[in-house]
Amino acid sequence: MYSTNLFHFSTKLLFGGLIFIFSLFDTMEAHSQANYDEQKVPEYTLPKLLVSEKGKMITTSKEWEKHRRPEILNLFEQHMYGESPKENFKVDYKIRNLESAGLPSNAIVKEVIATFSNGSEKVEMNILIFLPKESQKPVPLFVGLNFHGNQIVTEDKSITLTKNYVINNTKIGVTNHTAEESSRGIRSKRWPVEDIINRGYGLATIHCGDLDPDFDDGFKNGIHQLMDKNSIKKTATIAAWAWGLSRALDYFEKDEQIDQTKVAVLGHSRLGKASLWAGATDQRFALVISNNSGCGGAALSKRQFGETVNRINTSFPHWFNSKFKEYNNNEAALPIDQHMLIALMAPRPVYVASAQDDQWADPRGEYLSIYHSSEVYSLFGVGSFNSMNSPEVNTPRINGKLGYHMRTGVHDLTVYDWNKFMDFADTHLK
Ligand code: GTR
Repeated sequence: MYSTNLFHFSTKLLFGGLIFIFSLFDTMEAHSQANYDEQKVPEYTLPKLLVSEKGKMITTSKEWEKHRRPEILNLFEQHMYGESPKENFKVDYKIRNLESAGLPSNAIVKEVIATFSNGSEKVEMNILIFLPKESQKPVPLFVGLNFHGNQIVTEDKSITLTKNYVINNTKIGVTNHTAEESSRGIRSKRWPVEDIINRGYGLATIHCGDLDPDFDDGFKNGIHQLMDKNSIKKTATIAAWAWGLSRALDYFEKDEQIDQTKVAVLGHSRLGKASLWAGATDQRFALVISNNSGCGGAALSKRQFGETVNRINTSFPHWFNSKFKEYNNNEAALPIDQHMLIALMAPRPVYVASAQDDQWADPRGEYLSIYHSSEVYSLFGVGSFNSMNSPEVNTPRINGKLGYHMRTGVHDLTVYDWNKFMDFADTHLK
């Protein structure tokens, strides 16, 4: 018995290891085969922001809001991200106030467990919230999803260790898609709670796996468990994540310590794709931030630089809807591109951040998206980038409600990024 178990265990380990090695090689190969040469970027034509599907010129912010914005939002839903869950699930909130010596002394800390139910099944989303202790009035707040569970923010053991599927990352010791005790605080650098609190902001974070575990299971788990069988496949993973961010905002509206009109949504990488889609689909978000979101996020798809539509759909078939696969190696046929996604944030403040060594995410394509979205921001008279050239590294370009920087370094969410986001938020949310 013992030896059979041991045999099963070692074969499982062996297979797990082999799968991991294969996928690592696959990723390395994809990265090395990608185009990183500006000269090899094909000629491309971006769809027009200010011409309606019927060919009418859009010349005022009113026309944009009434006609063009809904058209573009619908195009993204149909061709790329898919639908958000349409059901009105019953929601219950349970609040756990956390008091422990290991938590930041300048913060009120709580976990809000939102339980969604359709009558027979339940799904829980745990929102970890830090709020400045000293504040006399409701505070502006940043909300963002995390990759590995809320316990990654700080080492304190009072924070619930997620039981849900987590994304593996051997560099930080996360394997077997399970969060271990040792994962406490492993991402504290990405979440500089004390700095955020000291600057007068709240911070909320949610594990993306609470909403939809990040693997291709034909949309069975996460929030899909509660959905109507006929609409399940219409909600791909990024849309499920974005939907969860909106549900967190529903809670913030009920919390008297939070200023619901001043909530900034932020995300890094795949979770930056989700923060952009959340900002597009939910105009209650007062500020939208994309950090290194790349392909399917802030970077233009038609440029075919770094990660491409074919590559992302092959590696992550569950992130976007089935229609998006029709654009594999066929970006020219896309009726949308990501400058239109950024434009959906107008006239709200939007900030796009890139990293110089993160060529896979195409920093230049990320800049060009926000640059082209200026056409819409100009209609509102709230900002415009006038130069097509990307700014120098570590030199943010801010104009009214548009912000962009490219910092030195790799794909990451750093204190540098946070400081720039908070400087920008100081102008718009205080
Ligand atoms: C990569 C993926 C990117 C980005 C990144 C991340 O493997 O190709 O689109 O989302 O993962 O989320 O860290």
